[in-house]
Amino acid sequence: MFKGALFDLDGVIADTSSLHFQAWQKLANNYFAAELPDYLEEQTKGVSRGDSLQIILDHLDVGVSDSMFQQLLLEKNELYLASLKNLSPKNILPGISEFIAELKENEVKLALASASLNGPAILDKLQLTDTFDAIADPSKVAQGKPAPDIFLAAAKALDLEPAECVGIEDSIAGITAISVSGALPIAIGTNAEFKAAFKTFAKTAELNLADVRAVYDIFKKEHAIW
Ligand code: B16
Ligand code: MG
Repeated sequence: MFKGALFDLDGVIADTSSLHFQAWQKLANNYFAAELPDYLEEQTKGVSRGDSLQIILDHLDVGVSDSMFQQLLLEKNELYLASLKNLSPKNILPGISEFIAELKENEVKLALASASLNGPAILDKLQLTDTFDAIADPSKVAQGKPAPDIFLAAAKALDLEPAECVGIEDSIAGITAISVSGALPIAIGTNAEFKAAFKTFAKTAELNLADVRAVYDIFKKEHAIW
């Protein structure tokens, strides 16, 4: 049995993922009179605020000064926070509360491994702060997803080896990060690009301990973890 579960936030615990892209859309519209193509949503999922802005500016083929870059980050966050005004436990994705309860019954430790600097505030609004044993701080890691740093920090905060943990993610960058960290990568969604995922559930509602436990047993044998 695995000992730790390292959770992504946006798109795994909460239905906040599309709100990030809606905020980027508004920003691109306000500042550059531009419409962002849908594929940029996938490319910015799980990616830090700054790296996401760079991806968007590269797409628009515009360069901005450092102070303008900071201004754009600030405004994107204001737009995003405005969309979270009514966030409540109702925004927890289907099946997540039940899955967390199963993990707790089996004494699995929980850590948050989100790229979001808003993670602690969002967990509070979802009334999940006390449910988590640790929250890895994305401002303290050297590199964002797809680098493994936030998952390594989350496992360390639980005092566990990454190989003793499963990681749950809805983004390609995040699945790569889990895979490189040495934890078992579990993807949520239907993206055909989830190549590094060890197991994919189409929706959070399908997550369940029996299946995750079964794939962890296979993962353990393949990786010779005893
Ligand atoms: P913030 P996750 C990620 O959260 C989002 O998927 C991504 O769209 C966002 O840019 C990033 O957090 C940073 O968020 O601007 O709130 O600091 O999926 O890793 O939980
Ligand atoms: Mg996510």
